[in-house]
Amino acid sequence: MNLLLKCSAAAAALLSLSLTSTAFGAETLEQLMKRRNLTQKDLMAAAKTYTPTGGRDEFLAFASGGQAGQMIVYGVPSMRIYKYISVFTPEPWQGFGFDEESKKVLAQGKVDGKDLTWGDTHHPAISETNGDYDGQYLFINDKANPRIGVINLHDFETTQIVVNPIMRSEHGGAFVTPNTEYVIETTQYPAPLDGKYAPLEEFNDKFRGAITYWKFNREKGKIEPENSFSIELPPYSQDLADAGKGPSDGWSFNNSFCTERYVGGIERGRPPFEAGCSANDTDLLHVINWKKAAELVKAGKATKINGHDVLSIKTAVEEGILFLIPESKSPHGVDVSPDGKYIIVGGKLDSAVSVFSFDKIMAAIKDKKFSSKDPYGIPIIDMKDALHVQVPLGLGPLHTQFDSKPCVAYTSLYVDSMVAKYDYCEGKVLDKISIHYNIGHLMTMEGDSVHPKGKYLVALNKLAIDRFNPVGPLHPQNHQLIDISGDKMELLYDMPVPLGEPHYVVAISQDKLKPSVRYPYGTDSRTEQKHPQSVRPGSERIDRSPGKVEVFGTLIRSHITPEIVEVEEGDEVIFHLTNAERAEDETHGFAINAHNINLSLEPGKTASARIVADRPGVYPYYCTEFCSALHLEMQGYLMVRPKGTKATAASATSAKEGQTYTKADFDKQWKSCEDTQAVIDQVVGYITSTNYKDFKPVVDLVDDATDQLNFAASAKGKADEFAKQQNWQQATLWAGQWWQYQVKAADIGLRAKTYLEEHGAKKIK
Ligand code: RUQ
Ligand code: CUA
Repeated sequence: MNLLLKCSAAAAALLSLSLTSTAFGAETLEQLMKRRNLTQKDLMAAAKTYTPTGGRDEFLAFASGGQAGQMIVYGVPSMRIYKYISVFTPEPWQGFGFDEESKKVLAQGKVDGKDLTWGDTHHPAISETNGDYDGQYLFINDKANPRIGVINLHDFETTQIVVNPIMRSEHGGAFVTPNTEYVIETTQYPAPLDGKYAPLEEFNDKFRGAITYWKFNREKGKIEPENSFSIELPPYSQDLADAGKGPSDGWSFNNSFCTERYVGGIERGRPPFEAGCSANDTDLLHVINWKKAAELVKAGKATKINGHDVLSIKTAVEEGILFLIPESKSPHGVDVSPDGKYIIVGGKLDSAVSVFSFDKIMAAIKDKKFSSKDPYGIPIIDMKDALHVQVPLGLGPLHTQFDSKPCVAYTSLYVDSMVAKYDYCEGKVLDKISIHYNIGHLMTMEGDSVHPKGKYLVALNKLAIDRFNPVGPLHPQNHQLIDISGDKMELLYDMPVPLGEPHYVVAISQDKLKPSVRYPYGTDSRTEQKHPQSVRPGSERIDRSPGKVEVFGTLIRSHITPEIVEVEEGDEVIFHLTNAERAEDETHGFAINAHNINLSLEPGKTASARIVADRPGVYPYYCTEFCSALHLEMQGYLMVRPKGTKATAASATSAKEGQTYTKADFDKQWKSCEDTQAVIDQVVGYITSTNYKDFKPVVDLVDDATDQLNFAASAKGKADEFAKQQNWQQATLWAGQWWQYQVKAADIGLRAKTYLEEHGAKKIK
């Protein structure tokens, strides 16, 4: 049965079901289809992507956020957006660029000492083990300011930015080698590698391209710039890159355009770059032996440029690690097949993809069978000696991804606005589908690993035009989800992406990701180390020295300790705040009026905010996450006294409250605490009568409730103490606080009880 027939059979079954069922209200499915103008095919597509509440996606996709300098995480097949990850750009929700710790990460990305608050992110890469995605780390490049960001996938946070020491523009990154030994970054527009000035008249001699291999230390989760190196390349505009795998492991491949080495100058009366850079029929694929290059660098064959090891073109040629192959003009993507045997190149101005054979390339190199040399002395292998097959697909082939089925690939056709499916072993087109509109990259599930998962393809389209409700001249991007499980590709879903041009996206099976739920208490999430300034509840303090006030505080539902911080005009004030929660998703925020501060404190995290209190005044601070019923009360004051004025006397009884309390108030509060305690005892009784210890989420909740009950006991003690002194004011307030902790404990306890009931806990006593 063909797929369409199968679909309509299933839809018909669905339909007949709905005709007899009124479970979803008065309207039948048939009526609904009519009202919303939906076909059976639409219903099938909807059923393939719809994910009911609480459901999980099969894959998580990491898309570049283009000009936003961020990344976007979404699910496949639901196409629900889960998160943005800030990389090169400050992002207040995550406190990135607002807490001192992340400011240090962003500062690693300064170029020429200048702060940059954006990036042109292009190509994400997931760390690999033996060529398979391992779900540990994520890398992304910045085309405008050659940099690589490192994201740790245990918490989806950026922990490192490295600046390329010799490039002024790049594009061929981030691509990882099969065991993430190196992260590859390749130049785009040539410039002098030493970063100095040279006139365009000296383009051929002074301008250069390069490819950088950034050494990655997996244990530390960090790139090691001191162990990284580059290879000098001719001043062509190098483009995308890919690492070899399997038989081609140890080699890397990158395209180039503008091998004419044209320098433009419309204003000088010369034809523009676009004419001068597309004059030749072919450009040049670069083939590089990076494993041998790394050995040459170890053996001291590199020279230092800006303190960074660079192998010269001369050395690379002499040592036989750099070769060129003509490729159809203005190529774009270069993608190595899962078995590592083929290298597929798409040419923007071409109508076919070129499938190069790694075996043939190696044979030509072994036999020294070169047709010529480029002007820099690099041997050129004849195209026909390296080519396996050319497959005519349509206009403007750009990028290629692979299927789980052997020999099946998908290539985007930019000019035709289509995706072509073909057999690259046989050189045969299998299917084509229209997309909307002008596709750039495309992506299949784990589609550039050694074991692609097939199933879905996402088309990343440059133009959306008429696909969505209009929102002004700047349109959202369009990610289109395509079902590739059958013989024919089927379009399932259009997702508008409202951030930046997402060049590339990678998707990984969700079961390979193991993100944590909370941090070990007092973690600096940006360094992943224990934060030296974290404190436990009960040991909060304020340290003062001349001109400096340092606050060591905590946040837990629903208060910030301390609540009043008084400083003098001109003081430097640093808050080190720890979220003392253990409960899942109990994040607190911390914002101060007028000082550009917003922290995100996830459970266990410590972060610091630094301000200079240069203007006297009263500045409320508060929690920016609706964390509990008394979230609005999670507040405090930064009091900035005018210079030279005296500190106010601060004691428990000096403040003037709006309300005075009597013994009757105290008795009433005490009674309601005792009633609440009865409820808590019941819930605790239920939980402990089950095998709750078999359920990790419940054990965590019980830990959290225990914390709250300990706080409750201490507040109760204080209330009791003041009652003995007949200080009804303090006694009533502390009894109120006792009740607050009880409510939180009860809330957690009820969540645990519901979980146990829903997951079939057993009675054990
Ligand atoms: S590149 S399509 Cu970086 Cu193709 Cu955008
Ligand atoms: Cu903590 Cu709102």
